[in-house]
Amino acid sequence: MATYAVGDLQGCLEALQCLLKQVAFDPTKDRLWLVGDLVNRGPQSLETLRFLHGIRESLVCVLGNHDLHLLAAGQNIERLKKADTLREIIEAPDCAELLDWLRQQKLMHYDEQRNIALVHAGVPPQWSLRKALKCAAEVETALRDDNLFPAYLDGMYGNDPAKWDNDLKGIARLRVITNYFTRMRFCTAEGKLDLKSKEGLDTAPAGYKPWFQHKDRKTKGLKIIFGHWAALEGQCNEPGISALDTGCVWGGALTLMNVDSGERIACKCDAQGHAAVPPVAPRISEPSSASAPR
Ligand SMILES: [Mn+2]
Repeated sequence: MATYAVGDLQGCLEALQCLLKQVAFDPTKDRLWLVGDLVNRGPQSLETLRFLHGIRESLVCVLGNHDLHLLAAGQNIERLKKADTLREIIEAPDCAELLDWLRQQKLMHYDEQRNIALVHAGVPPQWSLRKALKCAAEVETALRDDNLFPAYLDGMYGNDPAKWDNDLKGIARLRVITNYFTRMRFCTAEGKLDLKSKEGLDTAPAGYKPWFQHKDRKTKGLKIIFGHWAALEGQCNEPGISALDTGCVWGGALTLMNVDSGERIACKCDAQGHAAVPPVAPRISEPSSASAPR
């Protein structure tokens, strides 16, 4: 029995299957942790979701910004933007079943035995593990509650408030929690977000740092696995922190890591969704026209 974590899939099903084959993944014995952004932009979002739903008993999954955007578009198809490749899911006969499964997923998973947390974007430096789990649970509750769900999806978009405050109420409170877990890259030591910069470690705006580099970060000692930040190319140089998004959908590769040994393998996925290894790895970057909250 082995436990693996895989980076942002974004509909790159063939690359995922290539990696699972390489490790002889057995859903009856092994476990797969997903850092979120299962769908969108890539070639096979619907098939990816169906495949994952089929092995749901073997998965631990946290939600990314694109997954939340899919849930919102499932409520209101007008939310779809030109660059989204989510329509096939919303129009599929099994859409309700797939999205119902998706909305049961978490924003943060904590494995107590291993002392490892799994999140899509990160954990803000001013939050302890306990605080982070408590805040994640507030959003998870809204996602699972039929009455709160539509209002949450309607109100989750936006960059304000930029910083957590214990006194925040209602949707503003849920929005900043959502932004920390699913969109954060750079922030201040107090957790004020900059959601505009999307490039590498050295592109922090003045006064900001990558969330994991703050000296007094309260989750030091906790291992954290995250995705979302393709420009890091899978490297963050911070002890205990594992960056897994290697930009498969942007011409990079999909990375799979053995959670216990830290050993990584990667599989390249071309634009048609066929797994192949290219002679030269192209530069990884996200298009600036993207419309999902990022
Ligand atoms: Mn993301």
